[in-house]
Amino acid sequence: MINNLIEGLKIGDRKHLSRAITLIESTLTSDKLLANQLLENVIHLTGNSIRIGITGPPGVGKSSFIEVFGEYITSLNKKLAVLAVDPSSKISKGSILGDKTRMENLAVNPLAFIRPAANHAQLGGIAEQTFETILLCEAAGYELVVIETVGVGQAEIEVNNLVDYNIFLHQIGSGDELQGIKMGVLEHADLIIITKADGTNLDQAIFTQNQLKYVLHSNSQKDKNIEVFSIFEPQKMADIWAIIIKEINLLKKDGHFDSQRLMQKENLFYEKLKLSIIEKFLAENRIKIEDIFVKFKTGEINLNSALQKLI
Ligand SMILES: Nc1nc2c(ncn2[C@@H]2O[C@H](COP(=O)(O)OP(=O)(O)OP(=O)(O)O)[C@@H](O)[C@H]2O)c(=O)[nH]1
Ligand SMILES: [Mg+2]
Repeated sequence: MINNLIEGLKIGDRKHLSRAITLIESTLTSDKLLANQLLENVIHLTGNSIRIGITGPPGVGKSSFIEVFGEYITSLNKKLAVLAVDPSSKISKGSILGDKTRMENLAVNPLAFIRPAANHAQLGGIAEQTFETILLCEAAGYELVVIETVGVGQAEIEVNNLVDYNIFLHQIGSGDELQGIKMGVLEHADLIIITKADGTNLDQAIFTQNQLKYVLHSNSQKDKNIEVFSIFEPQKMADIWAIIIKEINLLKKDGHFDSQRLMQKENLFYEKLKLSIIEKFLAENRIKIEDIFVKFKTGEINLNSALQKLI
């Protein structure tokens, strides 16, 4: 079964890719062994894509942007995978169903693959197996892997650990345009795009673009690109792609692309190690922990000695 999966993946078959992702998302111990076997067999085929993060608040237009982006990319005869990670909807699948309908054309495009990531999101962030899912997409020959993430909690910062290039989408609203965005989020973005720049929004979008340029450029972020976009002007995607590819090529040329990936690997390794240690410790010491917690709760011992007794 596993050999079949490996062969299917290598020739880029979407059904096999889907099944491979399901396997690495499985929490069954027997599946985990197969998943490792699978990854080991295709690891030499990974790493060759450009990994792009699309982040922004709910409803800002991420899926709509990706639909237009995907159509453009596939028109260049490149294969594109979209992984929608939604840390906010652990139970409801509302947003994910919405994504399917908002990427209607992409969903039936033979050069595209759309997959909502499983919601075993850790600590309110990115789903646990997203990194491995990216590797599988690369093994299946996808040249671009796009990760859509709702910007809640630390997700938009965490996505930096997975992607080469991070695009933050911002939507104008009423009142003070800059009030709602955190500076840190903007600083982590490689490109900022103000969405829905059409109709009565257009003037305000351009105003916000200038405002953001002013703020960022006076914050020693001189080179940051800030663009406006509307899905009703899909031809503008060529300019946006030109910006992205130019910056990616610069990153590759000066070595940043590779060093960033190495740093991401290091972060992922230690993050996962920490989580595994915590999980193992909690599982192995459940009764002892409860026991000491009761003592701490009732005031029998203080916090420090409670922790010392445990570790
Ligand atoms: N006028 C206008 N509306 C847009 C544009 N892009 C997206 N929208 C609308 O904005 C709404 C939200 O768009 P989505 O693409 O689903 O936004 P999202 O960020 O993916 O939303 P979530 O995944 O739920 O967080 C939809 O009703 C879109 O039709 C645009 O360029 N112009
Ligand atoms: Mg969406």
